Amino acid sequence: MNELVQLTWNSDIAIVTIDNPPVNALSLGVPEGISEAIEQIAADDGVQAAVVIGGGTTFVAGADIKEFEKFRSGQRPRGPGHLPLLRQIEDCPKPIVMAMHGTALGGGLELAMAGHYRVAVPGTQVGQPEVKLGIIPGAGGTQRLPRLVGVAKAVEMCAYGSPIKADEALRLGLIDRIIDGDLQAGAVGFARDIVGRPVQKTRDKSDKLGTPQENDAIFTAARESARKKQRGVVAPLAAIDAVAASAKLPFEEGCREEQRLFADCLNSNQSKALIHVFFAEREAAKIPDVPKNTSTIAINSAAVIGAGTMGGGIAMVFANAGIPVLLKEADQPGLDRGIARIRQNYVHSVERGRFTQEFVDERLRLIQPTVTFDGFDKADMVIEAVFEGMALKKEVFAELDRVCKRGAILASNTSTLNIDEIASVTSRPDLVIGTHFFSPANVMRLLELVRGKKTCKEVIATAMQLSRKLGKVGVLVGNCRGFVGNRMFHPYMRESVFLVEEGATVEAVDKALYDFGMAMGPLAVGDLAGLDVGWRIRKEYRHLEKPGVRQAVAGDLLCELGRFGQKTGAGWYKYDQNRRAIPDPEVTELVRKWAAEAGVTQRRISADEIVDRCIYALVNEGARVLEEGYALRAGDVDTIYINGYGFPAHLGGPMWFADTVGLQKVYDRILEFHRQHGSLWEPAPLLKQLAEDGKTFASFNAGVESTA
Ligand code: 3H9
Repeated sequence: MNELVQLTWNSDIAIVTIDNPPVNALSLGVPEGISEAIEQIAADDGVQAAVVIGGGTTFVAGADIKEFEKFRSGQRPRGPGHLPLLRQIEDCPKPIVMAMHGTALGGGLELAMAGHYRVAVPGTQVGQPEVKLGIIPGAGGTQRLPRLVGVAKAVEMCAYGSPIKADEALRLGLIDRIIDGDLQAGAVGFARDIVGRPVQKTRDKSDKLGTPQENDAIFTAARESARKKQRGVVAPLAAIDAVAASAKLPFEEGCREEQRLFADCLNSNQSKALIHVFFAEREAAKIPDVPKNTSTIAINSAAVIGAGTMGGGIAMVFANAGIPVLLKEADQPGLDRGIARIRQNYVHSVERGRFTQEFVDERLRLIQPTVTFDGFDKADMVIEAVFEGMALKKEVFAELDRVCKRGAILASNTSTLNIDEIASVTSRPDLVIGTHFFSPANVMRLLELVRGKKTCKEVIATAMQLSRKLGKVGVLVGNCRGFVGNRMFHPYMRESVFLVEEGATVEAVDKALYDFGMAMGPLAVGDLAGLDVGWRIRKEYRHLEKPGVRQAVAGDLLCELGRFGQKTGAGWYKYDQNRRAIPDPEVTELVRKWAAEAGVTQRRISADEIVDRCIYALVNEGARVLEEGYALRAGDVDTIYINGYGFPAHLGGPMWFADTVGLQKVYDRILEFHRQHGSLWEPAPLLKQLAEDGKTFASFNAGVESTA
């Protein structure tokens, strides 16, 4: 054995404890240690049965993802010896009981399925989440799981990667008993109960493998759904193929097919990108100058100002996390509308099966509507979500500073405005922070946290911790116009409008970017968000525009006609009663006329050019943001774009994507645009530097504070 795996005894029951914190991943040494223990158990006449259990807070969360690069490069044999180990466990003549708590994921569940029995404490989660990393189970999971839970459920678990809870696993036959109370004691008791019974090998079962006719229908439906719901991602389809092999081929051959598909996925750019996304998200939680042990402020109650779409959504986020929240609107009719919207959202959640009615009733009780500041003196944190205008924000913050208790955090949901200027009207700028939620706030995972010049470390640590509690991915950014997300979004949107002005149709621009993988085309996003928002901001900042620099005009032409997007039934598209977008030739004509008058030549534009113009505009601005220190790492920018702007995760985020294309190639294309379109395409100095040095954004570590 080694220090990662311990073998102990409870009289005639052997106990194998895996001890590899934090998640007992199957890192180098763990499979080897388990194998040694099983060898001893098989040879020890004094042992009747064995229990395999995880030390600490969990069973086994899977293979060690950090080691994947070594498998790819051939530094380590693929599949860390898991397949032979699992066969060794299954072939052990003594019954082996897998005792699970926390999570048994990926290789963890594969390990468990090789055991002869499985028990778990309530709340344990089991699953095959490999597709989320762009791979498929690689240690027999796609072959053993269908034998235990049936083909349809195995397809669902392997192709979507969502875990299931212990009670469902028990119903499906994936586990044999739920243990209430002490897991180890319960598992040892269970092991004693089954001593003498024949050991059952999962690989020998076939009663749940279904008939070819039944299975064909399952696989066809699953492939169709995977193509739709996980557009452009290869792993889910490979996972379905691997499960299909389990129903068609003998176990050994099925495993070989799984290995082949696993290797293809592991070596794909998609899996490299998705693994980058996994670690980038966790890295974003680490702020170099805010150590882990920084003290935090307890947030036991909150208040939100503004019961519009954003404010209402934010109140729901707090309530969903069990934090009581006051929701204030300026007048009763506005408040009533806001509360009605919240109720409606919850009704949809119940209809879709996301929440139970009981959960929703409880959450609604946590939201207290008000038109006064009564009770604000008790809130630990207030989030302002009023109309986007500096004068109004300042007025609200001055009032909040008067009514809120000392030590309460004052946060603004502004998406573009200067957080230092907002903080300047308070007596506590150290307690002011930007909390930029994304619409719809109760759905979108991103929370951009904006650090002002004076925001103290305690507030940053609190906000980071709170984002996790709220189910959000918090990313700390610096205070510049539009922060990181919207600052980059601006040139992306600008190019999409320029392309229309230069002759591309609205549909062609949206389709090119949708086909690239964006959740929605940029112009459809504009219609959803409301074109008037940008129009108003552009008017507010008009004085900052540089003379002679081209401005996107077509969106303003639409706004002048009252076409604000979906809410007015027309924007870039027309909308029917079901809010379905219909291409509108009037828009093409309007822009054509304007272009003729303005002297802008219209031409045919390819889908490739559309993608390059929009995505490289994003990348170029991302490079500036990084260089200026407004984002701490390229991975933070990627995390923001994937969780807040619908950038496809399997491409890793804009900065990772640019690295994959090659920065020299990206730089050359930007130079070409610079020659054609002028100063807006000035290449970012960091991009130039990295391209010339043959480096990547991922290798760039600014090592700077997040405020410049
Ligand atoms: C697999 O198993 C393939 C197989 O088929 C076999 C093929 C041969 N490896 O998320 P957290 C780290 S593929 C390495 O903040 P939570 C994580 O980076 C794998 N490290 O905690 C973080 O480090 P740090 C299939 C891992 O409580 C720390 O642990 N399995 C791994 O919110 C805490 O993580 C999966 O895909 C790992 N496998 O959530 C499961 N997992 O503190 C992936 C975690 O330095 N993991 N770390 O930032 C998860 O989903 C969540 O981490 C889990 C805990 C739910 C387990």
